[in-house]
Amino acid sequence: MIEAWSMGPGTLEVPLSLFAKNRERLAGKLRNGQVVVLQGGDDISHYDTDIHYVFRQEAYFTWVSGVREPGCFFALDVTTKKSYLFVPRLPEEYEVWMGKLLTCSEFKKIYGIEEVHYVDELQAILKSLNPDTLLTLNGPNTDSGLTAKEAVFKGIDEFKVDNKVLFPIIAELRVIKTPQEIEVMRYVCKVSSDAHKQVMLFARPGLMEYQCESVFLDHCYRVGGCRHVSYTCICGSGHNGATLHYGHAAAPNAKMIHTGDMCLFDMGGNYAGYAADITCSFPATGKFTDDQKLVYEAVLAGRDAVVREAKPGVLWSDMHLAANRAMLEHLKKGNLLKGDVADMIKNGVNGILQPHGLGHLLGLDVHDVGGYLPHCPPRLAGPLGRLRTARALQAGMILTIEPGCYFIDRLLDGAKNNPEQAQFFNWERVEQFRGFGGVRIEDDVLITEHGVENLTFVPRTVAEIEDFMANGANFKKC
Ligand SMILES: [Mn+2]
Repeated sequence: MIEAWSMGPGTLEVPLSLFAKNRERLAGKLRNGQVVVLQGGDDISHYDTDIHYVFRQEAYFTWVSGVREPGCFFALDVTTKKSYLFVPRLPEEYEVWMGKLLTCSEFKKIYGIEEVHYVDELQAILKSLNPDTLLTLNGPNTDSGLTAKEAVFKGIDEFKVDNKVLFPIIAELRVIKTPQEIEVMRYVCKVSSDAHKQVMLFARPGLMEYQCESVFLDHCYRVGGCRHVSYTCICGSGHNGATLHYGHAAAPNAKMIHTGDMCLFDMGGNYAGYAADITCSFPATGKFTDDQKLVYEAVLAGRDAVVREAKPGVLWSDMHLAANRAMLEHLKKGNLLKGDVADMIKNGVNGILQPHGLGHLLGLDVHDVGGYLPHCPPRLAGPLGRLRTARALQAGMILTIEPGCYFIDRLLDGAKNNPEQAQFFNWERVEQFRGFGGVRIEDDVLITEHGVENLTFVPRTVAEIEDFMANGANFKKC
């Protein structure tokens, strides 16, 4: 029996018991007579061609099974606690093109799931379990607005199916990470931190943004065994740092980095399906100007406030405001803003400089599930509605803390034309920051019984960054 999966020497061994534990937790929340049925992801073609995207398993399916290939189904019989994997019955010709056809007992060894059958046996096997209800997965992803893919197979109409019960239970289980899941998160955050450090040593004026992206991808894959990153790399330099989702097809990290640019690089590796999501902001030259230092340290003050205050029981929306307050206080000290910080927040000045939420749950999805489940506080009205969750923190949650400060022309223009907001800006100074771009500092943290454990290990203070970019070459040894 195989005990673990890894990408070879130096990479993390992910124990199959991680997924067995998830199944056990799930069964513990359900009742006898129920049988869970999930459908895994399928291969997706590039349009009408015979070329496929590199397969990524659907996250709920990964959580429950650890299965890494397309076309599968999974069932869990709550009465017996027994799990079943159903794999596609592939034609013999498959062996010619794709490699050896594995038998069901070989799949059993690879994934450690009690019973393995072919997908065409799904209906008959489920019948033999004599369930009173099949539980399928159906519910909204509150970040995308899309719906989880519900299992469908021939003959499902012969069963009593409930597609409501499962979703909130399994999503909630995904919110609280097990010790084994935390180990995987620790690993992917460490690999991604190291990759960011390699990028910081490499970056300099005259290079293209995508060359920095490629250093990140190389380190994550070559050293960390991460075949995927968790989302499209955002490598904005200079004014591009103010484009929150820079890096997409119409803005593909293709500007040259110049002296005087801040770099805002938001990138995260993915290992065994688990995602890191880290942002580093640093000056291209390795040396902060006074203006860069002011904005950077304002954002860092926001990050520090949350790292200090976050602990079980604290509301995420309160953490968002704590970060905003610390940042605005610092910008006021730096003479960019004026007036009372509480009044600034009342009038939405925080949303002009940081239009996005403080951060989000993190796990098998970058914007992980469970932000607004039925038992959780609903989305707040007004600007706090941008938060991806308004929940109270609990030990075992992993979230990003990612305050930012951006100089976005459209938003600044709006504030300038709105007397209630305009009064708080020292416009003479603020105008000098047009084209500056932005700063974001994003850490991945575990909520513990006592507070926060940071899983991110990158230079963070101005002194650390300057020292590392000047003298960090020794880091190359690790
Ligand atoms: Mn993020």
